[in-house]
Amino acid sequence: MRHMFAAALLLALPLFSACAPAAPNSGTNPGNSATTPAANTITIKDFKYVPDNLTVKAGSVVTFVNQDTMAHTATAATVFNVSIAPGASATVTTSTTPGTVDYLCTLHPAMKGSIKLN
Ligand SMILES: [Cu+2]
Repeated sequence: MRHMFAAALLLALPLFSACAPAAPNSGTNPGNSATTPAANTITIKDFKYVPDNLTVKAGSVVTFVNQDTMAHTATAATVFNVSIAPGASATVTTSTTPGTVDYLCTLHPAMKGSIKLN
């Protein structure tokens, strides 16, 4: 019995880690092209950044819109750090160096996202 349980755990672990950074969300642009392009906006709702893996041009301004009923932050080590009140928004300017910027909410560290800079 014990052996079976351990084996099940070993099987489950890689699944968890494989799930985390997946979300193949890039390249899909909502049909908004005729008017204002849906700018670089990340919505915060239900303790999640949506999308949590935005891809933008390096140096772009990214807007965080907090639709939750509590404050959140978007904090990326030395890159940016904003706190966003409920219903408010905040903008950050990304680095001009291509790469990936990981950020989180310091109030709810389980909230994580990344911005890929092209
Ligand atoms: Cu938060």
